Amino acid sequence: MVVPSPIPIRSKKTHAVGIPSLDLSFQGPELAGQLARACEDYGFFKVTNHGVPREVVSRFEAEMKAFFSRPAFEKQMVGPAAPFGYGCKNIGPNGDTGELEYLLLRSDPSSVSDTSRIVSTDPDGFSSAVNNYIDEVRELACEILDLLGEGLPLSDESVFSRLIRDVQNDSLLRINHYPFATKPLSNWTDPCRTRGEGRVGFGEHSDPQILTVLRSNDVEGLQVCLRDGLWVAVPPDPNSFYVLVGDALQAMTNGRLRSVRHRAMANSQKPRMSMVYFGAPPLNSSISPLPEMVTPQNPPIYRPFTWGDYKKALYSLRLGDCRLDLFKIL
Ligand code: GA4
Repeated sequence: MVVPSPIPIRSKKTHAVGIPSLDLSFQGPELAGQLARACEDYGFFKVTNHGVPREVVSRFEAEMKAFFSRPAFEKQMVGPAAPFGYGCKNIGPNGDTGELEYLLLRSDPSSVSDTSRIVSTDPDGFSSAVNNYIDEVRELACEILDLLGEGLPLSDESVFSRLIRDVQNDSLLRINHYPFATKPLSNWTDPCRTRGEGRVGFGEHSDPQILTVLRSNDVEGLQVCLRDGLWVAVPPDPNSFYVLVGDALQAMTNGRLRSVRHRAMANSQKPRMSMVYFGAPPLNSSISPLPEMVTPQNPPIYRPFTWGDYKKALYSLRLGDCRLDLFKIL
């Protein structure tokens, strides 16, 4: 079942703004429609009762906590994030920075195994913790994408999930670790810190892929930009996942779904850790508006491109750029 009205996520000092929350254990006929509406209206929602086993999440989180608590020189042995590896403060190749350190990995088992040999004294334990987590969140992403196919509705409901199930998929896993802030919270005037005060952990951007599945520890920091331009703080919920529509899904739905702009602040007095799975298609997949999303009233907004073309474009731009605009039909 879906919580019908948005959940209030702001403190009493600000007006209540909500984000949809979907309970995946209530698999009724309405769920698919409500999920599609959440993707259209917000490009962002929370899922509860998602079926990802608690032990899989906690084992993965424990491995990541152990990794980030290692001395800097050991973490650097993974190699600089160019783009895959260990990164500290630098994001991407074009001068973006943030208050964080991170591990960015390809999601295939052989890449995970290569990393595990460098980062862990128990490589098999590390690999299995990471691979099990990836398997679970990929399944969750596919379940959500199939529901979306049903809710839009599309004649081929698995058109999206097939792309990230493909053996050649280009999906990624990113673990972000935001240090705690030494300044007391009272130094900031806005209780939800939605007006940009404080330290930016990861600057404003949309995710390029099809779908993002994010989980964090119980530390705040994530903010999303709603359709009306209002930034809202997303309360952390370690038992749930947050789902974000990516640029590729925006293109395939001809703009009916919108990739959501979001950012992470690093203002908390506890370190925040987020684990982010980005479901992406194979590099040679063609991304173009699905015929069912195109009508005489809604002609195609984007020209077809391959996922590989899109990746080239995004690595040539800055984090906050609206890279999908490059593929717009003028
Ligand atoms: C944003 C979403 C994902 O974290 C990411 C990021 C990537 C990177 O860190 O290498 C990028 C960024 C992200 C988009 C623009 C480029 C590439 C940093 C950057 C400045 C892994 C992704 O796929 O795109």
